[in-house]
Amino acid sequence: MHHLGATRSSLKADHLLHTPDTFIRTPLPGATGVQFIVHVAPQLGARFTQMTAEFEVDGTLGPTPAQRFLYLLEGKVELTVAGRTQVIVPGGFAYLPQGTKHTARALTAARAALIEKPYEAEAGAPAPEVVIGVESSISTLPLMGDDALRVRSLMPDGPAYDFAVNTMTYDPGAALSMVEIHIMEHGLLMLEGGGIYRLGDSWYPVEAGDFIWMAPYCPQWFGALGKRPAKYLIYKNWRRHPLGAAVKP
Ligand code: UGY
Ligand code: MN
Repeated sequence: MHHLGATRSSLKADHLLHTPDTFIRTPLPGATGVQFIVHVAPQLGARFTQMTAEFEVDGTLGPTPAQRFLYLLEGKVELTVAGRTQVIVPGGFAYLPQGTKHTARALTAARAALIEKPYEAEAGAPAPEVVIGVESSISTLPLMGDDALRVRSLMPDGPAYDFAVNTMTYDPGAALSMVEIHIMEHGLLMLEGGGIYRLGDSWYPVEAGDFIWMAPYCPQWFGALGKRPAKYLIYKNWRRHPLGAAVKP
């Protein structure tokens, strides 16, 4: 099927909308039986990378030079870390601090969202710890008091951690109460439903399966459309001084 060059994907200086019709897969060093869709990386100006890892049965991730966050989308993955083995099922997630030895092996064909970021150490902050969790067991918080827009924070919040990963669920018709413009950048994977995303000066229809990168200060707004809730997984850098690595004492 030819689309005569048309796609919903769009790349602008301050954002990328990456839709499944434009995904290209690549192997990565050390991984076996896994194909990666690299949605965003420093090559585009991001200070993290976000990928979708598609595992065959027995597929295994390779090492990463950075912190790694894994959120399972489909299938079953066995994670071994610090001598413990745990099976992760969809909605399950794991955070592995930079340098943590681990193996992640698929027990069935599986798909996972992978977020990796070089750690920004903070003088006096404790070291980050491994986290393994299940999204459904985390309580939801209404965003700015709006019960139709519920947030779950998957990462612990404390000085040890330099990024956050949340899920946000919008009832049909719910919307962000403001256009946000902020220093944090975002990696966003639409998990369910859809709606309209404003990015910079463009408004896009988006649906489950789409990925969005928002650069720092990218104007952003979302409204959910349709008859079922819209839900996304969203990364942001967090809790570090903006001059951070730029200023050497
Ligand atoms: O956490 C956030 O900045 C979030 N409210 N942004 C977004 O949904 N685009
Ligand atoms: Mn935001």
